[in-house]
Amino acid sequence: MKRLLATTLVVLVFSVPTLATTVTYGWEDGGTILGQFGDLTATNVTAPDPVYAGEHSLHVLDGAASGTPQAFVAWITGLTDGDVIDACFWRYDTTPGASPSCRIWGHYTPVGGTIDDYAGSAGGNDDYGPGEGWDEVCHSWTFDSDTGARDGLIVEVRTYSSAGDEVWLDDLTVTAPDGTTITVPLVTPVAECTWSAIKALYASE
Ligand SMILES: [Ca+2]
Ligand SMILES: [Ca+2]
Repeated sequence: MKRLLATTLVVLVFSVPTLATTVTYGWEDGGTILGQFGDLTATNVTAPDPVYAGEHSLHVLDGAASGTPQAFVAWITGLTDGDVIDACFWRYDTTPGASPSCRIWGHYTPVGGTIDDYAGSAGGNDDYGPGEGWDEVCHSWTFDSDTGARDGLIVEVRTYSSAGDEVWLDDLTVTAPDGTTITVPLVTPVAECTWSAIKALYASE
């Protein structure tokens, strides 16, 4: 049973219903990303890789000869017109004015859709960072439901621009209105189970 639980640890992604409006995630529990578009590899790493805080960060390796791969690091659902979503993360590269670099971007998901469904770009900004180590990049979106067709927004990390380019990420912060759900790549023993249920799993051995 312990082995089964360990496997579950790796696979499950936990949705955090937010009474508070801010969720933070620093990759400390071994998580990676929620999904992706294009060719990239995301890996949870520790020193000697660059780490901004704690002991873990996320390494993103661009595997695309052209185009811009996207790593999905947060998914906010239950959104309605005018909702404001703010997201920030720390990023690391050491190439000022040149690749590798990354930036923050977003896209919508449709009502009833999954994280793999695409309902249009939500835009981002042109801040590729100083490329002098760690810096924090942020963006704010005002939600547009497209007359009720979409209710979700995914926060992306876009890597630039060639295969082999690599960046590191840490300390993601997402803020959205009460009543929405913010999902980050948090790993948890049993999604939305109580502690008593988790204890029961061990007790059954
Ligand atoms: Ca960390
Ligand atoms: Ca750079």
